[in-house]
Amino acid sequence: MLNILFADRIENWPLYQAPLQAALAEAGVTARLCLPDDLPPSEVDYIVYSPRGPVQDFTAYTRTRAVLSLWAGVERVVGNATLTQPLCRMVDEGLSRGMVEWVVGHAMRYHLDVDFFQTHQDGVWRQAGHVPPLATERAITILGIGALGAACATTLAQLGFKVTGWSRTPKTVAGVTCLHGADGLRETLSTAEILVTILPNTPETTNLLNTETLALLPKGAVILNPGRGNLIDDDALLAALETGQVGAATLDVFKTEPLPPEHPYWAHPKVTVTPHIAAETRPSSAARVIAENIRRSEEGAPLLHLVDRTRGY
Ligand code: NDP
Ligand code: OXD
Repeated sequence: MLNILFADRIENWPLYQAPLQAALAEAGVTARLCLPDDLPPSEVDYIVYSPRGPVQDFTAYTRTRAVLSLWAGVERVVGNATLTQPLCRMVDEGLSRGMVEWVVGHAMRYHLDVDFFQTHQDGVWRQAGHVPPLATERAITILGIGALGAACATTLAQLGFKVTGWSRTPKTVAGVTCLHGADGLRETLSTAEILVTILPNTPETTNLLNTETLALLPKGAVILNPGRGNLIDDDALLAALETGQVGAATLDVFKTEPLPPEHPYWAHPKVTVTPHIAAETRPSSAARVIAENIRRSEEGAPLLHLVDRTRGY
């Protein structure tokens, strides 16, 4: 009998307990789900981890064979020196679907210029100059075409948008122009009418959008950031919004979360703040990924979604 420790916030336990039990049974894993007070760390075989949970020092978990994150982004644990076990991040259908819906929804708002009509509802019938272009005439760039970025890129391409994706290493995504490296970044930014950032938080991605890179965008480009707050130099974005170099931004993630009440983003007329809700881990689909990884580990098979600790994601 394996001992699996649930180490997310205690209020999430009622949401996860039944889905985890069902998924473990379905995967043929015989296990006991536990909370931190139920057993000593030295008896834990697997940890279901969250950066908001009670376990952040793994030293005492001497028998633990893997740490399975409920989050996709692992920047808060990847550099943890007490963690010597394999770390897997969350890649699941719930996260992907949520991210696709958030990105498509906010991209469509700007593509169709919804805000213009909402702010000009004054009895004047304005047609001329306000017919939106078709998606086939709109260029969207996605920085980061991993699990989530590729799902968004694919859906936007299926809607007809001209989609370019950018990553660290070369990629192929059907219907999407894929670029990589520093030259690829310059090229893709220069055409991005809507720019979506779905990169992980690493030293290399910090302030990737800065005064210099924002200046490469077509004037009036729109930015959607559901990735991480570190990706954007906030002062540079605020300055670019001021000059009109950036037309608008919808931001879901921030350097400090919750975003402090006095932060200029809150009151900015061209910024929409959403409170880190772009994509949420859903217990039923996440539980299946956790159970599958435990099954694999027990059978000596390679783990899914293993984090490269040196790369940072
Ligand atoms: P993946 O690891 O699957 O994809 C990451 C992508 O970023 C890859 O294409 C990778 O390129 C690229 N990348 C990483 N570093 C660089 C770099 N230095 N230069 C260029 N490209 C780089 O992650 P996911 O798609 O699953 O998730 C992405 C991020 O989304 C998470 O790390 C998290 O921060 C965020 N997120 C936000 C949520 C929200 O609710 N707002 C919810 C879930 C996740 P390559 O493949 O070549 O390595
Ligand atoms: C995640 C997130 O990384 O919710 O899973 O941001």
